Amino acid sequence: MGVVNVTPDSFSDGGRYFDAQAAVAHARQLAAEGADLVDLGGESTRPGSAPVSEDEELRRILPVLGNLSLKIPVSVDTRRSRVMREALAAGASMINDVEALCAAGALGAVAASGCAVCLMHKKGEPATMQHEPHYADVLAEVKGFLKERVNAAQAAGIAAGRIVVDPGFGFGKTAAHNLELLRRLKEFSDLNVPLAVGWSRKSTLGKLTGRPVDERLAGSLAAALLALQGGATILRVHDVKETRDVIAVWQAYSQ
Ligand code: HH2
Repeated sequence: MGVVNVTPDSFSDGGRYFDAQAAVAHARQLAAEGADLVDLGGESTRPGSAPVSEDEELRRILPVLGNLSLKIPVSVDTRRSRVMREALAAGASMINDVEALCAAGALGAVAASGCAVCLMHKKGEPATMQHEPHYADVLAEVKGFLKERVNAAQAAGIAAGRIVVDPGFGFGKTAAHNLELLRRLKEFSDLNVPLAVGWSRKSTLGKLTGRPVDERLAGSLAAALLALQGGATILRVHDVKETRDVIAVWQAYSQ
């Protein structure tokens, strides 16, 4: 899953694809590099980010969605039900929700379409979620939440075959929490839905390597391989071409 942030303030590429034409060109490049899907976002949810209005989110993503004409599916990264409905009407095939369809109307918006959905765990709000997050047992809490959201989605009429879950690395989690979840990723397998992970360029990699965000490719690739070993089947990444090579090596090794 290649990331296209149509935002001025995303942590790794803020502003680079804010212009619709630049975003379309970037999505096409990620597809050409081997992405199986692209994830289009109009609101940064990085730690410390401020929310944007629904109208602004739609103003950012709809022109991009309308001009993509890709052969691969497009996911839209949003937590708002109106944005979900309009994005699906404009051709999105998947909703990637960092709030796991908790917003009013979100379950209904996804249930009413045939789209796929990614349910992600997050603790707290982006503005403050990295202020001393605390868990008694991070794996149990994240997994318990995802299980409850999978059940809620199914109860709303979203079939299990449309659902993917994501532990939400970096969303209200310290480096130690992120590492424990990565180490124990296999324990998510009994949720019986595919697992997506996003480690690409994140601040935990900065902490581990001492590198700024534009020098975290090697760390991101190491995390991608560990996630594959833990059973992840969707890697949400900024660097598709390089991650494809990791997948090729992993697939050959595990044959
Ligand atoms: N991470 C980010 C955004 N959306 N969605 C899923 N499912 N999993 C993730 O780990 C995830 C996500 C944050 O990364 P990015 O989009 O690059 O930054 P920003 O939120 O600043 O736009």
